[in-house]
Amino acid sequence: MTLITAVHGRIIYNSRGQPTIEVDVSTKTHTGRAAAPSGASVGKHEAVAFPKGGARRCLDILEDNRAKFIGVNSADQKAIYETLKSIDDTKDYSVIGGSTAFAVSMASAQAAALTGNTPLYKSITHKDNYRLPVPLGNILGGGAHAGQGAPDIQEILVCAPQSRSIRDAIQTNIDVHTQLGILLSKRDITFTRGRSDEGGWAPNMNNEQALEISARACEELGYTLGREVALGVDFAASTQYREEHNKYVYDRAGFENDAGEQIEFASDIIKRYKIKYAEDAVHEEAFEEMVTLTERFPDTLIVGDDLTVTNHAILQRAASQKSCNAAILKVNQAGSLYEAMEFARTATQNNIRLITSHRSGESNDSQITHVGVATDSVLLKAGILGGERVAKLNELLRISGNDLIRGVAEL
Ligand code: 2PG
Ligand code: MG
Repeated sequence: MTLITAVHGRIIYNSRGQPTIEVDVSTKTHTGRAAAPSGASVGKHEAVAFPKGGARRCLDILEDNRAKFIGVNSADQKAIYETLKSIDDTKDYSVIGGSTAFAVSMASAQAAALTGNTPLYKSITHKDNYRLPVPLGNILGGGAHAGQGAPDIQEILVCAPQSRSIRDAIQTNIDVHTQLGILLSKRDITFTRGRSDEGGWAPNMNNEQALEISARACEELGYTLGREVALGVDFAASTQYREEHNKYVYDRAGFENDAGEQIEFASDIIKRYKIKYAEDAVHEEAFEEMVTLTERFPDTLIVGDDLTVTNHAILQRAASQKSCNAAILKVNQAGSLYEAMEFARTATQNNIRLITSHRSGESNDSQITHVGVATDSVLLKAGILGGERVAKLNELLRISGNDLIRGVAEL
Protein backbone atom coordinates (compact mmCIF):
# COMPACT_ATOMS: atom_id res chain seq x y z
CA MET A 1 0.00 0.00 0.00
CA THR A 2 1.08 3.54 -0.69
CA LEU A 3 0.07 5.03 2.69
CA ILE A 4 2.84 7.01 4.36
CA THR A 5 4.28 5.31 7.44
CA ALA A 6 7.24 7.61 8.20
CA VAL A 7 8.71 10.99 7.28
CA HIS A 8 12.26 11.90 8.10
CA GLY A 9 14.23 15.02 7.19
CA ARG A 10 17.91 15.98 7.26
CA ILE A 11 20.13 18.81 6.13
CA ILE A 12 22.46 18.12 3.23
CA TYR A 13 24.36 20.38 0.78
CA ASN A 14 23.44 21.49 -2.71
CA SER A 15 25.81 21.90 -5.69
CA ARG A 16 26.80 25.37 -4.47
CA GLY A 17 27.70 24.03 -1.03
CA GLN A 18 24.65 25.61 0.58
CA PRO A 19 22.60 23.72 3.16
CA THR A 20 19.25 22.40 1.98
CA ILE A 21 16.59 20.01 3.20
CA GLU A 22 16.32 16.39 2.13
CA VAL A 23 13.28 14.32 3.08
CA ASP A 24 12.68 10.57 3.20
CA VAL A 25 9.05 9.49 2.88
CA SER A 26 8.33 5.81 3.59
CA THR A 27 5.50 3.47 2.89
CA LYS A 28 5.35 0.02 4.48
CA THR A 29 7.72 -1.35 1.86
CA HIS A 30 9.69 1.51 0.25
CA THR A 31 11.31 4.89 0.89
CA GLY A 32 11.33 7.84 -1.53
CA ARG A 33 13.96 10.52 -1.06
CA ALA A 34 14.25 14.06 -2.43
CA ALA A 35 16.34 17.15 -1.69
CA ALA A 36 15.29 20.68 -2.59
CA PRO A 37 17.21 22.75 -5.15
CA SER A 38 17.43 26.55 -5.01
CA GLY A 39 17.95 29.41 -7.45
CA ALA A 40 20.34 32.37 -7.63
CA SER A 41 18.18 34.48 -9.94
CA VAL A 42 14.91 34.12 -8.11
CA GLY A 43 11.53 35.40 -9.34
CA LYS A 44 9.77 37.93 -7.14
CA HIS A 45 6.58 35.85 -7.06
CA GLU A 46 8.00 32.35 -6.62
CA ALA A 47 7.72 30.29 -3.42
CA VAL A 48 10.19 31.41 -0.74
CA ALA A 49 12.89 28.70 -0.68
CA PHE A 50 13.60 28.88 3.06
CA PRO A 51 11.89 30.65 5.95
CA LYS A 52 13.91 32.84 8.32
CA GLY A 53 16.28 30.41 10.00
CA GLY A 54 17.07 28.59 6.73
CA ALA A 55 17.19 24.84 6.21
CA ARG A 56 17.44 24.27 9.99
CA ARG A 57 14.07 25.95 10.48
CA CYS A 58 12.56 23.83 7.67
CA LEU A 59 13.74 20.73 9.47
CA ASP A 60 12.40 21.83 12.87
CA ILE A 61 8.98 22.58 11.38
CA LEU A 62 8.92 19.26 9.55
CA GLU A 63 9.75 17.43 12.77
CA ASP A 64 6.98 19.21 14.66
CA ASN A 65 4.46 18.33 11.95
CA ARG A 66 5.55 14.98 10.60
CA ALA A 67 2.66 13.12 12.27
CA LYS A 68 0.25 14.97 9.95
CA PHE A 69 1.65 13.07 6.95
CA ILE A 70 1.35 9.60 8.49
CA GLY A 71 -1.52 7.69 6.90
CA VAL A 72 -1.77 10.07 3.91
CA ASN A 73 -1.64 8.32 0.53
CA SER A 74 1.81 9.03 -0.95
CA ALA A 75 0.34 8.64 -4.45
CA ASP A 76 -2.24 11.36 -3.84
CA GLN A 77 -0.39 14.59 -4.59
CA LYS A 78 -3.44 16.68 -3.80
CA ALA A 79 -3.63 15.17 -0.32
CA ILE A 80 0.07 15.88 0.22
CA TYR A 81 -0.49 19.47 -0.94
CA GLU A 82 -3.46 19.89 1.40
CA THR A 83 -1.43 18.56 4.30
CA LEU A 84 1.36 21.04 3.52
CA LYS A 85 -1.23 23.81 3.33
CA SER A 86 -2.66 22.80 6.72
CA ILE A 87 0.76 23.69 8.16
CA ASP A 88 1.39 26.78 6.01
CA ASP A 89 -1.52 28.55 4.34
CA THR A 90 0.60 31.43 2.98
CA LYS A 91 0.69 31.81 -0.80
CA ASP A 92 4.46 31.57 -1.00
CA TYR A 93 5.31 28.97 1.67
CA SER A 94 7.01 31.64 3.73
CA VAL A 95 6.30 29.71 6.96
CA ILE A 96 7.62 26.23 6.10
CA GLY A 97 9.70 27.11 3.02
CA GLY A 98 9.07 26.03 -0.57
CA SER A 99 12.02 23.68 -0.09
CA THR A 100 10.04 21.61 2.42
CA ALA A 101 7.03 21.54 0.09
CA PHE A 102 9.29 20.41 -2.74
CA ALA A 103 11.14 17.73 -0.79
CA VAL A 104 8.07 16.25 0.92
CA SER A 105 5.96 16.15 -2.25
CA MET A 106 8.71 14.81 -4.48
CA ALA A 107 9.79 12.17 -1.95
CA SER A 108 6.13 11.10 -1.59
CA ALA A 109 5.77 10.74 -5.35
CA GLN A 110 8.97 8.72 -5.43
CA ALA A 111 7.78 6.50 -2.57
CA ALA A 112 4.47 5.89 -4.37
CA ALA A 113 6.25 5.00 -7.61
CA LEU A 114 8.65 2.61 -5.89
CA THR A 115 5.84 0.99 -3.91
CA GLY A 116 3.76 0.55 -7.06
CA ASN A 117 6.80 -0.65 -9.03
CA THR A 118 6.05 2.02 -11.65
CA PRO A 119 8.39 4.54 -13.27
CA LEU A 120 7.99 7.89 -11.52
CA TYR A 121 6.79 9.68 -14.68
CA LYS A 122 3.99 7.14 -15.11
CA SER A 123 3.06 7.34 -11.48
CA ILE A 124 2.72 11.16 -11.84
CA THR A 125 0.59 11.06 -15.03
CA HIS A 126 -1.00 7.80 -16.07
CA LYS A 127 -0.68 7.76 -19.85
CA ASP A 128 -0.08 4.97 -22.35
CA ASN A 129 2.83 6.61 -24.07
CA TYR A 130 5.26 9.46 -23.63
CA ARG A 131 7.73 11.57 -25.57
CA LEU A 132 11.07 12.62 -24.23
CA PRO A 133 12.02 16.27 -23.84
CA VAL A 134 15.06 17.44 -25.82
CA PRO A 135 17.95 18.31 -23.49
CA LEU A 136 18.81 22.01 -23.38
CA GLY A 137 22.38 22.52 -22.13
CA ASN A 138 24.10 25.58 -20.77
CA ILE A 139 27.36 26.14 -22.71
CA LEU A 140 28.31 29.56 -21.33
CA GLY A 141 27.28 31.25 -18.11
CA GLY A 142 27.28 34.80 -16.78
CA GLY A 143 25.00 37.09 -14.75
CA ALA A 144 24.05 35.69 -11.36
CA HIS A 145 25.64 32.32 -12.22
CA ALA A 146 29.27 33.43 -12.70
CA GLY A 147 31.83 35.87 -11.35
CA GLN A 148 32.79 39.38 -12.39
CA GLY A 149 34.12 39.57 -15.90
CA ALA A 150 31.72 36.98 -17.32
CA PRO A 151 28.91 38.33 -19.57
CA ASP A 152 25.82 40.04 -18.09
CA ILE A 153 23.59 37.56 -19.90
CA GLN A 154 22.98 34.63 -17.57
CA GLU A 155 23.01 31.67 -19.95
CA ILE A 156 23.84 30.78 -23.52
CA LEU A 157 22.24 27.42 -24.22
CA VAL A 158 22.28 24.83 -26.94
CA CYS A 159 19.99 22.04 -28.11
CA ALA A 160 19.89 19.60 -31.00
CA PRO A 161 16.22 19.53 -32.02
CA GLN A 162 16.63 17.18 -34.98
CA SER A 163 18.38 14.41 -33.04
CA ARG A 164 17.02 10.95 -33.61
CA SER A 165 17.90 9.81 -30.13
CA ILE A 166 18.41 11.27 -26.68
CA ARG A 167 21.98 10.01 -26.72
CA ASP A 168 22.70 11.98 -29.92
CA ALA A 169 21.07 15.07 -28.44
CA ILE A 170 23.13 14.90 -25.25
CA GLN A 171 26.32 14.13 -27.15
CA THR A 172 25.80 17.09 -29.50
CA ASN A 173 25.37 19.48 -26.55
CA ILE A 174 28.55 18.13 -24.96
CA ASP A 175 30.45 18.39 -28.27
CA VAL A 176 29.48 22.04 -28.67
CA HIS A 177 30.51 22.75 -25.08
CA THR A 178 33.86 21.01 -25.66
CA GLN A 179 34.47 22.90 -28.91
CA LEU A 180 33.61 26.16 -27.20
CA GLY A 181 36.16 25.36 -24.48
CA ILE A 182 38.81 24.85 -27.16
CA LEU A 183 37.97 28.16 -28.83
CA LEU A 184 37.97 30.03 -25.52
CA SER A 185 41.39 28.59 -24.60
CA LYS A 186 42.82 29.58 -28.00
CA ARG A 187 41.43 33.08 -27.78
CA ASP A 188 42.78 33.81 -24.30
CA ILE A 189 45.78 31.98 -22.89
CA THR A 190 44.78 33.13 -19.39
CA PHE A 191 41.38 31.37 -19.65
CA THR A 192 41.27 29.06 -16.64
CA ARG A 193 38.48 26.78 -17.94
CA GLY A 194 36.40 28.12 -15.09
CA ARG A 195 32.72 27.18 -15.19
CA SER A 196 29.47 28.77 -14.06
CA ASP A 197 27.01 27.20 -11.60
CA GLU A 198 25.44 24.97 -14.26
CA GLY A 199 28.61 23.78 -15.99
CA GLY A 200 28.76 26.31 -18.85
CA TRP A 201 32.10 28.06 -19.39
CA ALA A 202 32.56 31.36 -17.54
CA PRO A 203 34.96 33.38 -19.70
CA ASN A 204 36.06 36.95 -19.26
CA MET A 205 34.17 38.63 -22.12
CA ASN A 206 31.09 40.67 -22.97
CA ASN A 207 27.70 39.49 -24.25
CA GLU A 208 28.50 40.10 -27.87
CA GLN A 209 31.78 38.19 -27.79
CA ALA A 210 30.14 35.35 -25.87
CA LEU A 211 27.35 34.93 -28.43
CA GLU A 212 29.75 35.23 -31.34
CA ILE A 213 32.14 32.55 -30.08
CA SER A 214 29.25 30.23 -29.10
CA ALA A 215 27.88 30.48 -32.64
CA ARG A 216 31.34 29.81 -34.03
CA ALA A 217 31.69 26.65 -31.90
CA CYS A 218 28.47 25.28 -33.47
CA GLU A 219 29.51 26.21 -36.99
CA GLU A 220 33.00 24.78 -36.68
CA LEU A 221 31.42 21.43 -35.87
CA GLY A 222 29.58 21.64 -39.20
CA TYR A 223 26.17 22.57 -37.83
CA THR A 224 23.87 25.15 -39.35
CA LEU A 225 22.55 27.41 -36.61
CA GLY A 226 18.82 27.11 -36.10
CA ARG A 227 18.75 23.71 -37.77
CA GLU A 228 20.68 20.69 -36.44
CA VAL A 229 21.78 22.85 -33.55
CA ALA A 230 20.02 25.84 -32.08
CA LEU A 231 21.25 28.42 -29.64
CA GLY A 232 19.15 29.67 -26.77
CA VAL A 233 19.54 32.53 -24.33
CA ASP A 234 18.28 33.00 -20.79
CA PHE A 235 18.53 36.76 -20.49
CA ALA A 236 17.28 36.60 -16.88
CA ALA A 237 16.60 40.29 -17.52
CA SER A 238 15.28 40.97 -14.02
CA THR A 239 18.90 40.72 -12.84
CA GLN A 240 19.69 43.84 -14.90
CA TYR A 241 16.41 45.64 -14.32
CA ARG A 242 16.39 48.62 -11.93
CA GLU A 243 12.77 49.32 -11.10
CA GLU A 244 13.48 52.81 -9.67
CA HIS A 245 14.82 54.01 -13.04
CA ASN A 246 12.82 51.68 -15.27
CA LYS A 247 16.11 50.73 -16.98
CA TYR A 248 18.16 47.62 -17.62
CA VAL A 249 21.72 48.27 -16.45
CA TYR A 250 24.41 46.19 -18.17
CA ASP A 251 27.25 46.83 -15.73
CA ARG A 252 29.81 44.56 -17.30
CA ALA A 253 29.14 45.67 -20.89
CA GLY A 254 28.70 49.29 -19.78
CA PHE A 255 25.33 50.38 -21.22
CA GLU A 256 21.72 50.86 -20.21
CA ASN A 257 18.48 50.02 -22.00
CA ASP A 258 15.06 51.55 -21.51
CA ALA A 259 12.04 49.29 -22.10
CA GLY A 260 12.00 49.83 -25.87
CA GLU A 261 15.76 49.44 -26.21
CA GLN A 262 15.64 46.17 -24.28
CA ILE A 263 13.13 44.76 -26.77
CA GLU A 264 15.39 45.78 -29.66
CA PHE A 265 18.48 44.42 -27.85
CA ALA A 266 16.80 41.02 -27.43
CA SER A 267 15.31 41.08 -30.96
CA ASP A 268 18.67 41.80 -32.50
CA ILE A 269 20.25 38.83 -30.68
CA ILE A 270 17.35 36.53 -31.65
CA LYS A 271 17.70 37.48 -35.33
CA ARG A 272 21.46 37.54 -35.54
CA TYR A 273 22.05 34.16 -33.88
CA LYS A 274 18.84 32.48 -35.10
CA ILE A 275 17.86 31.94 -31.47
CA LYS A 276 15.15 29.29 -31.04
CA TYR A 277 14.81 29.75 -27.30
CA ALA A 278 14.63 33.16 -25.59
CA GLU A 279 13.90 33.14 -21.85
CA ASP A 280 13.01 36.18 -19.72
CA ALA A 281 14.18 38.67 -22.37
CA VAL A 282 12.51 41.44 -20.37
CA HIS A 283 11.90 41.80 -16.64
CA GLU A 284 9.52 39.63 -14.64
CA GLU A 285 6.56 42.00 -14.68
CA ALA A 286 6.87 43.15 -18.31
CA PHE A 287 3.89 41.18 -19.66
CA GLU A 288 3.26 43.81 -22.37
CA GLU A 289 6.83 43.83 -23.69
CA MET A 290 6.72 40.04 -23.83
CA VAL A 291 3.66 40.32 -26.11
CA THR A 292 5.75 42.29 -28.62
CA LEU A 293 8.44 39.59 -28.68
CA THR A 294 5.91 36.76 -28.93
CA GLU A 295 4.25 38.45 -31.91
CA ARG A 296 7.54 39.28 -33.55
CA PHE A 297 9.09 35.80 -33.28
CA PRO A 298 6.48 33.09 -33.82
CA ASP A 299 9.19 30.51 -34.63
CA THR A 300 11.15 31.09 -31.46
CA LEU A 301 10.16 29.81 -28.05
CA ILE A 302 9.51 33.05 -26.15
CA VAL A 303 9.78 31.70 -22.65
CA GLY A 304 8.59 32.91 -19.28
CA ASP A 305 10.54 31.88 -16.20
CA ASP A 306 10.67 34.68 -13.62
CA LEU A 307 7.64 35.98 -15.52
CA THR A 308 5.44 32.95 -14.85
CA VAL A 309 7.20 31.36 -11.80
CA THR A 310 5.38 28.00 -12.19
CA ASN A 311 2.23 29.68 -10.90
CA HIS A 312 -0.91 28.65 -12.76
CA ALA A 313 -2.78 31.90 -12.12
CA ILE A 314 0.13 34.00 -13.42
CA LEU A 315 0.47 31.68 -16.42
CA GLN A 316 -3.24 32.12 -17.13
CA ARG A 317 -2.68 35.87 -17.23
CA ALA A 318 0.36 35.48 -19.52
CA ALA A 319 -1.62 33.16 -21.79
CA SER A 320 -4.62 35.50 -22.00
CA GLN A 321 -2.37 38.42 -22.92
CA LYS A 322 -0.22 36.22 -25.22
CA SER A 323 2.92 37.22 -23.35
CA CYS A 324 4.74 33.98 -24.13
CA ASN A 325 4.41 30.82 -26.17
CA ALA A 326 6.43 28.69 -23.73
CA ALA A 327 7.07 28.55 -20.00
CA ILE A 328 9.56 27.10 -17.58
CA LEU A 329 8.32 24.56 -15.04
CA LYS A 330 10.38 24.45 -11.86
CA VAL A 331 8.64 22.46 -9.16
CA ASN A 332 10.31 24.41 -6.36
CA GLN A 333 9.05 27.74 -7.75
CA ALA A 334 5.54 26.44 -7.14
CA GLY A 335 6.46 24.59 -3.93
CA SER A 336 4.66 21.25 -4.25
CA LEU A 337 4.46 18.83 -7.15
CA TYR A 338 0.66 19.14 -7.13
CA GLU A 339 0.87 22.90 -7.83
CA ALA A 340 3.49 22.34 -10.53
CA MET A 341 1.15 19.84 -12.21
CA GLU A 342 -1.68 22.40 -12.08
CA PHE A 343 0.65 24.76 -13.88
CA ALA A 344 1.40 22.10 -16.49
CA ARG A 345 -2.31 21.58 -17.03
CA THR A 346 -2.86 25.31 -17.55
CA ALA A 347 0.02 25.38 -20.03
CA THR A 348 -1.38 22.47 -22.04
CA GLN A 349 -4.89 23.97 -22.10
CA ASN A 350 -3.47 27.22 -23.46
CA ASN A 351 -1.08 25.73 -25.97
CA ILE A 352 1.95 26.99 -24.09
CA ARG A 353 4.92 24.68 -24.51
CA LEU A 354 6.70 23.55 -21.36
CA ILE A 355 10.36 23.40 -20.43
CA THR A 356 11.06 21.49 -17.23
CA SER A 357 14.07 23.02 -15.54
CA HIS A 358 16.68 22.55 -12.85
CA ARG A 359 17.90 25.35 -10.56
CA SER A 360 21.40 26.75 -10.41
CA GLY A 361 21.84 25.24 -6.92
CA GLU A 362 20.95 21.59 -7.48
CA SER A 363 20.85 18.23 -5.74
CA ASN A 364 22.07 14.99 -7.31
CA ASP A 365 18.47 13.79 -7.64
CA SER A 366 16.85 13.16 -10.97
CA GLN A 367 13.11 13.30 -10.29
CA ILE A 368 12.74 16.44 -12.41
CA THR A 369 13.62 14.38 -15.47
CA HIS A 370 10.49 12.32 -14.78
CA VAL A 371 8.48 15.50 -14.30
CA GLY A 372 9.69 16.63 -17.74
CA VAL A 373 8.51 13.37 -19.31
CA ALA A 374 5.22 13.31 -17.38
CA THR A 375 4.30 16.89 -18.38
CA ASP A 376 5.08 16.49 -22.08
CA SER A 377 7.78 19.13 -21.83
CA VAL A 378 9.49 19.87 -25.15
CA LEU A 379 12.80 20.62 -23.45
CA LEU A 380 14.61 19.54 -20.31
CA LYS A 381 16.84 22.38 -19.11
CA ALA A 382 19.36 20.57 -16.97
CA GLY A 383 22.77 22.13 -17.52
CA ILE A 384 25.68 20.39 -19.14
CA LEU A 385 28.43 19.16 -16.82
CA GLY A 386 28.85 18.43 -13.14
CA GLY A 387 27.42 15.38 -11.34
CA GLU A 388 24.19 17.13 -10.37
CA ARG A 389 23.55 18.11 -14.03
CA VAL A 390 24.60 14.84 -15.64
CA ALA A 391 22.39 12.94 -13.14
CA LYS A 392 19.30 14.39 -14.85
CA LEU A 393 20.61 13.64 -18.35
CA ASN A 394 21.61 10.09 -17.47
CA GLU A 395 18.11 9.50 -16.09
CA LEU A 396 16.72 10.65 -19.44
CA LEU A 397 18.92 8.06 -21.14
CA ARG A 398 17.64 5.36 -18.79
CA ILE A 399 14.02 6.33 -19.41
CA SER A 400 14.60 6.38 -23.17
CA GLY A 401 14.94 2.58 -23.13
CA ASN A 402 11.48 2.12 -21.64
CA ASP A 403 8.60 0.52 -23.62
CA LEU A 404 6.23 3.43 -23.04
CA ILE A 405 8.48 5.94 -24.82
CA ARG A 406 7.47 7.03 -28.33
CA GLY A 407 10.40 9.14 -29.48
CA VAL A 408 11.63 12.64 -28.85
CA ALA A 409 9.54 15.83 -28.65
CA GLU A 410 9.34 18.08 -31.70
CA LEU A 411 10.24 21.70 -31.13
C1 2PG B 1 17.02 30.13 -14.49
C2 2PG B 1 17.62 29.18 -13.47
C3 2PG B 1 18.13 27.88 -14.02
P1 2PG B 1 18.25 29.96 -11.10
O1 2PG B 1 17.07 31.35 -14.33
O2 2PG B 1 16.41 29.68 -15.43
O3 2PG B 1 18.97 28.02 -15.10
O4 2PG B 1 18.56 29.81 -12.68
O5 2PG B 1 18.05 28.60 -10.58
O6 2PG B 1 19.46 30.66 -10.55
O7 2PG B 1 17.00 30.79 -11.00
MG1 MG C 1 15.64 31.61 -16.14
